[in-house]
Amino acid sequence: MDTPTTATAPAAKLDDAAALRETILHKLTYDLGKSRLGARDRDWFIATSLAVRDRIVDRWIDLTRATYQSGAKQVYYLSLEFLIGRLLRDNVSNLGLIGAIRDALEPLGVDPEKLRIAEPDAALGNGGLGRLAACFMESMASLAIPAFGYGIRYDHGLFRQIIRDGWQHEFPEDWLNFGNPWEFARPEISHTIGFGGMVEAVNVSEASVKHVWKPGETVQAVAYDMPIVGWRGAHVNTLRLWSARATDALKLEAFNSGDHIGALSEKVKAESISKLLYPSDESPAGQELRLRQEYFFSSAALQDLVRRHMRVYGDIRSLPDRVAIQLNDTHPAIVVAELLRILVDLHDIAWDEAWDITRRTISYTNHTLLPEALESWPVPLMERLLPRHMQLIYLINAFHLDEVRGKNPEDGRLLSSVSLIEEGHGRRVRMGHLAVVGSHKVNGVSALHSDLLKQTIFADFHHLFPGRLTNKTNGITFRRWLQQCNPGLTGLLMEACGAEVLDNPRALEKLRPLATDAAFQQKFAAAKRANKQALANLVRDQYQLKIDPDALFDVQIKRIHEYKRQLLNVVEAVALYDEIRSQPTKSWTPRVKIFAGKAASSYHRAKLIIKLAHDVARVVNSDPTVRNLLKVVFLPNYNVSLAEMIVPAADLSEQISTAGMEASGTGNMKLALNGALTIGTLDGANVEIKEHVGDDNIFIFGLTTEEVAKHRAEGIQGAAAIARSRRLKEALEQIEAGVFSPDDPTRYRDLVASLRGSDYFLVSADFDSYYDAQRKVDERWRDPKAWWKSAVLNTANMAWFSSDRTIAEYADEIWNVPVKR
Ligand code: NBG
Repeated sequence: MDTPTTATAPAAKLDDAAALRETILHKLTYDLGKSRLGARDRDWFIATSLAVRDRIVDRWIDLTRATYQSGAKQVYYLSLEFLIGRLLRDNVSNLGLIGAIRDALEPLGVDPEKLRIAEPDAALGNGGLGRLAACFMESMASLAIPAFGYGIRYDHGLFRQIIRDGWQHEFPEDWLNFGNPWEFARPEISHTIGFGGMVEAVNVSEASVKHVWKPGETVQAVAYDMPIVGWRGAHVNTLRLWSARATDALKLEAFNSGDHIGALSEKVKAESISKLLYPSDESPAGQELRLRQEYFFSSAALQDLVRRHMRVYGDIRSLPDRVAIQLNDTHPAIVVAELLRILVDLHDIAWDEAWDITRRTISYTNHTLLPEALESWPVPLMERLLPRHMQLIYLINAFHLDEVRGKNPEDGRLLSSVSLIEEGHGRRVRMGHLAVVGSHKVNGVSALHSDLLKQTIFADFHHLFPGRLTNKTNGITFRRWLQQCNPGLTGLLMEACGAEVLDNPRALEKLRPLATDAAFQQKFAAAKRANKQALANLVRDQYQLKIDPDALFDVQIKRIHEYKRQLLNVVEAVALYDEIRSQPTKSWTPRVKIFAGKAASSYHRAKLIIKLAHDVARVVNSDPTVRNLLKVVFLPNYNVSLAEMIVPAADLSEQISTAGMEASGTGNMKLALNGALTIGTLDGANVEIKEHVGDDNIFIFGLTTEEVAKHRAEGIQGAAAIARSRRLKEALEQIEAGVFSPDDPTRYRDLVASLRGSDYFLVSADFDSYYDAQRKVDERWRDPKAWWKSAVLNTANMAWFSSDRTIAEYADEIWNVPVKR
């Protein structure tokens, strides 16, 4: 924990450090069974985490009890992903124990930084959606909003990316190998989750029939709890992750009769549910497993919260007054049918009332417009796996369509557009539609994205349910993404804006007048330089690559996807390489292009783009005529911890998605907050970042959303743009001819052909505009006064992007819960 800022690390009270030291040693001896001499960094990490955890538990228990006693409404955030990252520094910092821990460890000869990096990076998520859930958990605790996060305790999180010869390979990740000191196993908290079987209709009286689902198989969901501490220990919430256990772990009879493997088969099948984050959904078997995961955690969460509600309040009808359920994307959308089932089948609530309770309790966040990410499940699969839910979905749909028909008679198009069932090649249940119909509020994650939801995929719903669709622009927690990952800058900000800046991001605005102050600029630049040096050291030590901290660090860090257009960036590198070689004496801005990100294991085009980045890097980095004016590096295995190193060291933030395709982005916010200038399209939250930092402090290029749509509608081919651009033409010809892939000259032929053809992501169409914007970046960099002015103004104007602001909006406008501000 090299977090030496004065106020985040006040000199600890001696007795506090001594007490912590004693607890740490006690944990080391009695919980880990290790001696001081034999202890490794990992042991110290666990012992220290357990000691810190002790400081959390009392508050946690007290606050949880106080919530029930006060009758406060609880928020339940359901997410298939929580991309938590490491927690030690987060917890220590939020508890105000940085100084105490340092002083506790020093006499023991233990380096807090080594201990920090001994913690595995909990990667229970893929990217932005999962990281947002983690930021939201921290903000809810900081704003003292009583909340539970519910998700899955995957044995293996997102795969480890290894690059061999430029190609991505995936290896399982083992975050739980040495235990997780933050969690509490709760074997006594478990719920039975059913699958398959049949539904029996039982006549309870002349007039009414009761439906009883008799599942064909069951799995146990067992709880593991992690406390989530808010800033300054304000509040402690719970992240409850479910692990799957077989109901009948060992078939003794089979085992005794010699069928040792068969006796365990049920256990293996049951436990596969929480084995892995996002198993491939390409094969039918994989697809079913994914649906099982979704229902597994949704049902466990609902059973858990309903049981708690009944224990405390004893009346299921008051659920919407005491509980707000937020669906993070459609993964938990089956909650709509599950809650209805609980109300109607288990609590005998009449349909209309049950439906009203359901809708008033649930709300849903949409995170993408990409058609391939909008979930739908084949009706036969749903019928087989969740027969009662399928019946309820048919009923919901029937009432819903009746209502639509009543208001819009004879509008066949409308009916098929808003139906929960997609007809066509094989009938499917549309999970986004189910979530919209079953929620009182539906939000997008940036102003542009929410507008597009209203205009495109949910346009008919917007018309049918005015006011239901709304916007909540994403945010990030400044504790992790400024204070903890960038202590150098934080120290400077405290000097300039006062310690208040740690509690109130609006205090950053005090920087505005300092943006042109030469002395302040120098300090700001020095803080950035130190972070760049630290990153350069890491790159040197871990990847044996030399990068110059005085060059402009140009970073694109995110999942690899065609719509995010890493390809545009790589092609620009090739064009720049050509220009540097053809005009070697021109005063070029030295630049290091840094890429990091994982490609989905089945996404071949994305993996090819990673390979291209490596091929280009090899040629450019070893060409003496380039004289280090351009370097291309790809850092493997991007995760939260690597982001915490890159974000503070970045000068330029690449946010270059095809307009209309990135729902929001949150990396864009982290980088701008840390003083990087953005080069980006008018997409996602870039639009709002531009409004906040000012047009002069961001480099916007490329087609707008409307222009993209027009381009596609007119079927304009990439060849037209290529013909107009000498640079693009030459760069593509080299890539196509195998200049960067002499071992396999045709490797990129199809890739380049796609840019000449329909060029769906408009790489060719946006190239010139991007190239020009990059040269404006160069120019600004060569004028340090202008550069640092813009950099300071980025940091100064990002307060609004705090996830505390986002969460306060959810609390006020969606959940109806009070916020302590
Ligand atoms: C992602 C979007 C990002 C957005 C995050 C968080 C999915 C489905 N969506 O643009 O692509 O920032 O969600 O809202 O992962």
